[in-house]
Amino acid sequence: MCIVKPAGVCLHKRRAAGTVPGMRRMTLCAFALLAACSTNEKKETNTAANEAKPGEGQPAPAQVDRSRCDPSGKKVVDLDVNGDNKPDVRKFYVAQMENGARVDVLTCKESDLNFDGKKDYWVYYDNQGNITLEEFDFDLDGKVESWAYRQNGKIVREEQDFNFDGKPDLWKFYDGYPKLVRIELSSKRNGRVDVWEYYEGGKLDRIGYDTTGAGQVDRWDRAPEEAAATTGSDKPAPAPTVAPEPSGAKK
Ligand SMILES: [Ca+2]
Ligand SMILES: [Ca+2]
Ligand SMILES: [Ca+2]
Repeated sequence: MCIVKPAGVCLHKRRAAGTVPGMRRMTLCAFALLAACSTNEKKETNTAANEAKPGEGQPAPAQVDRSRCDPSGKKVVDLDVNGDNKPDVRKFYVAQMENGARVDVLTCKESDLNFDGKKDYWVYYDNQGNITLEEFDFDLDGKVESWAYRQNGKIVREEQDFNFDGKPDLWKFYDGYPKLVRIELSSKRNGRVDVWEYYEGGKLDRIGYDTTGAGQVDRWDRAPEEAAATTGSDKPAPAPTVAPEPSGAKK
């Protein structure tokens, strides 16, 4: 298991010397994460038999316009941030008419944060300039393994790929970051969610487990931390009598 902190935590917002305004620098945190994850899980594989089909046994895809980072029909501007005469940042713009004047609206920014010539960080914007999605390639192999979705400027959903197969294994849902609502986890890294954590008021309230692979919760732990503190034992409190309805956990 590789614990991944929210994506934004690992990036500095301050402007670094020699960077364009708004450019963020990847910190040691991201690379420490990369090392930890790649060491533990990079060799994990799943057979086609137990691999979930796209969309099966996992949260519905996030609603975001991924064409914002598609260069077709857009103005593309390259920037050389570190002055080595190689572009490190690429920005995409669409032309829009505002008050009778043509305006270039930023839709996407791709960055090469470690200056190895390959992009590793993507930011998607809506027409108002709000970030809708950030994508991170932590192990610098060209494949994204961390996604942070935003609404009204706040992270509402994060996804993490722990075994570097390009598919999420962990989904986090926020009622406005950092207040967690739910975490869904594919503990077997096969795309099927089998652990659901529910949070109330930002605190862990209960955990549902699919221990049989049936695609539904068959065991609940109620507020494990509080139960252990109250009873003085590590045994969880009895499961709730009324099973809640997780969006991903079938009834
Ligand atoms: Ca790079
Ligand atoms: Ca990667
Ligand atoms: Ca994965």
